[in-house]
Amino acid sequence: MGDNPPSSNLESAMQMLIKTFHKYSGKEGDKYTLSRGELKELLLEELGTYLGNSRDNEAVEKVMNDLDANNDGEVDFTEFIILMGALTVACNDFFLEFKSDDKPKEESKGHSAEKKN
Ligand SMILES: [Ca+2]
Ligand SMILES: [Ca+2]
Repeated sequence: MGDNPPSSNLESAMQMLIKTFHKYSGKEGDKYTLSRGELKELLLEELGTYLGNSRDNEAVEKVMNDLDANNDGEVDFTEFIILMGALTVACNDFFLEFKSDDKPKEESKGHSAEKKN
């Protein structure tokens, strides 16, 4: 096996995406696409935190319908990667928002400072 250790976090993240997809896509039907059942399993097992424990089928159905761009009832790797991209963008937005909210106000505790100049 060509198991070269990834040389960067980004490369290992890409490998994880590919591995994770195939871990679920190979369970039933077409080996290279996710059926509704496979997608649901992947979402619940791997993305439960981000998707807010969406146990209800409606949320999964919605993701499925959004993702299945060519309407063949299966999610292929390209369609999956679009979901991951969208989720990553959402995380980044959250991160930026958090950062700006968390920004300490300058000089807010500088009351007692008596500078002689
Ligand atoms: Ca499959
Ligand atoms: Ca599709």
